[in-house]
Amino acid sequence: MSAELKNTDASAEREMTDGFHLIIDALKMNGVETIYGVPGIPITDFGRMAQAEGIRVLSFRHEQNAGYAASIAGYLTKKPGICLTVSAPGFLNGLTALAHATTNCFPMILISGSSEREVVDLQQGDYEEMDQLAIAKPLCKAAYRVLHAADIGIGIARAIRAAVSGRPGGVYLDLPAKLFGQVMDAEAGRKSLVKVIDAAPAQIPSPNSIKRALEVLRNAKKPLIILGKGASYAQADDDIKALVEKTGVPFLPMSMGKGLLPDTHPQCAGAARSTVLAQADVVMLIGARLNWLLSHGKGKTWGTDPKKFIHIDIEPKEMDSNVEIAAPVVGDIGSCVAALLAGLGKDFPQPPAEWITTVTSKRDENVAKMAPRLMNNNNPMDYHGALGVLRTIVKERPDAILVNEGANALDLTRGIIDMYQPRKRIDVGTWGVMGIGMGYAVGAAIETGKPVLCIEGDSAFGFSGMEIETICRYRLPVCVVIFNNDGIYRGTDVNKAGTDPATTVFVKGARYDKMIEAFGGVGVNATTPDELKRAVNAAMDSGKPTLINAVLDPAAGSESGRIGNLNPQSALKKK
Ligand code: ADP
Ligand code: TZD
Ligand code: MG
Repeated sequence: MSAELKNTDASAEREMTDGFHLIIDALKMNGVETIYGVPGIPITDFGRMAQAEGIRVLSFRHEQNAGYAASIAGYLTKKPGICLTVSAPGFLNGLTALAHATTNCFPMILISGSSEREVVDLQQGDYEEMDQLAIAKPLCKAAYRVLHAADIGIGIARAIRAAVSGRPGGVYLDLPAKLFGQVMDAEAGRKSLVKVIDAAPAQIPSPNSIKRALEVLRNAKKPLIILGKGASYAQADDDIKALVEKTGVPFLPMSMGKGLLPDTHPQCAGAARSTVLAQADVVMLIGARLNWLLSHGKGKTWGTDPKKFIHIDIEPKEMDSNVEIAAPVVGDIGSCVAALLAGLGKDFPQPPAEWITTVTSKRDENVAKMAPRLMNNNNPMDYHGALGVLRTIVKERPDAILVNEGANALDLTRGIIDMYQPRKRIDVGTWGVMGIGMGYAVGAAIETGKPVLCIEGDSAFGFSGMEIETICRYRLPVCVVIFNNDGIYRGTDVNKAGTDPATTVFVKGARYDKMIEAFGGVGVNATTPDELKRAVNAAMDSGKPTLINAVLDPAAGSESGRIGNLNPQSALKKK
């Protein structure tokens, strides 16, 4: 231990500080207002003290949900969301969310307490022993450990900068138990803190890359713009709208890109997805990767006509990841879009009228085909009847946040519910992960102060369902609608070989609405679209935590929703 850290008689007379307070001061200095976590050894007192010092500390029932809340806080605010856990099992529970944040390019910091280094490294069996730093490393953007109180300032600064700069992602910060109690001179402590200046510096694209991109776009006969969640994250909403409108190019929003421009915008090609992907000759990707969600930019979905891609992304390695990129534009989306706008000039050609007509007539045809199905008042409900009323509710309350997960409950909601404002739709993201629901709901309610509507498959809800207690405890304006079709994809599977239920079905006729009543929330069982509409409107008006069990026909869904084709098939004939 250095002389500085010794609690000598002389130092006792001086003003002292400790690890607990240095961490709190460092977080506050850098604008951290909220921590999402679960208490326990060695971080219980830290949580108490942080709360006493004015940081909002929200306690969850499981770290994974706290982690998802932190990850979505990062997405919504462009500041790293903070998740706090105990060692080993708590850390591992939070790690899924950290990996999720990294995969989805959301800035987040997982701070976990850890056990005694000396004991852990000799593998002598400490309480909750685990080499957490080594385990976290491959699953996040950066991982750090702080051993000395004097390094807390620098450690937290590094974590913040790593999370938000360049391509945003998850960062792990390991804080051994001993660190919290270390004391040092208060003045030296204050001096050791680091305020992160310009945490995510603008990354200006090269002028040549902008020229090249505009040249490719100018010569397009059938151009298309794809807006991904990177575009939503960038908060360059006005410039993105101006770019789309000035070029007149049809746009296709990815799931969480919905609402950057309203889905009802005349240039929106959302309802003509297959047509535009197959037929476009130039595709400008703004903050969207050519991963599985876009069929890797090739194959049947993309048709036979040659394509040229313009790709705007902050991560240079993303270029040519799946197909050749004719015009890579590397930089932050705000700077890239501003440069493109500046380069458009006055006479930038509008897309040929023939292309616009192809897109709009296909879109209008598909919208018209869907319309009558959305108006059915069937009992038991199907997805379309239920979503028809929810679609109107979202239209009437465009500033509410929509959380969405499930299979059919996800795919059909995404297709049917129009979004009107940026960053209002948050969902399963790049991994298609179940379990984000209640964590996202808490994070979104806390960070935005807006009402939250969750549309959840009954299976999806189960992954984070216990957090309805958290929602009730903090009295958050969250309305959870469970599309209850008795199971995963459908509630109709039968196990022909034995007495156990089939693997995809749950208790028939389950009453999820009763769960929230245990915590003082409002529970409603809705069996028709009319009942559903009334219950959701009442919840959104009152702001009271509400859980609606929407009884759906168990036969209503299809296997894996829209991605059944990804299920492996054996080359052998079925036995
Ligand atoms: P989607 O799933 O909506 O298609 P992805 O998650 O695949 O979107 O892609 C988001 C992309 O946005 C990532 O490649 C990421 O590097 C990029 N990105 C995130 N923030 C920014 C930003 N501020 N500027 C530029 N690119 C960004
Ligand atoms: N586990 C995790 C963490 N993520 C997953 N995506 C899955 C399992 C597999 N899975 C899906 O991809 S969707 C889904 C599971 C279990 C649930 C679908 O059932 P649901 O929705 O009730 O939520 P529908 O409306 O019945 O299709
Ligand atoms: Mg289901």
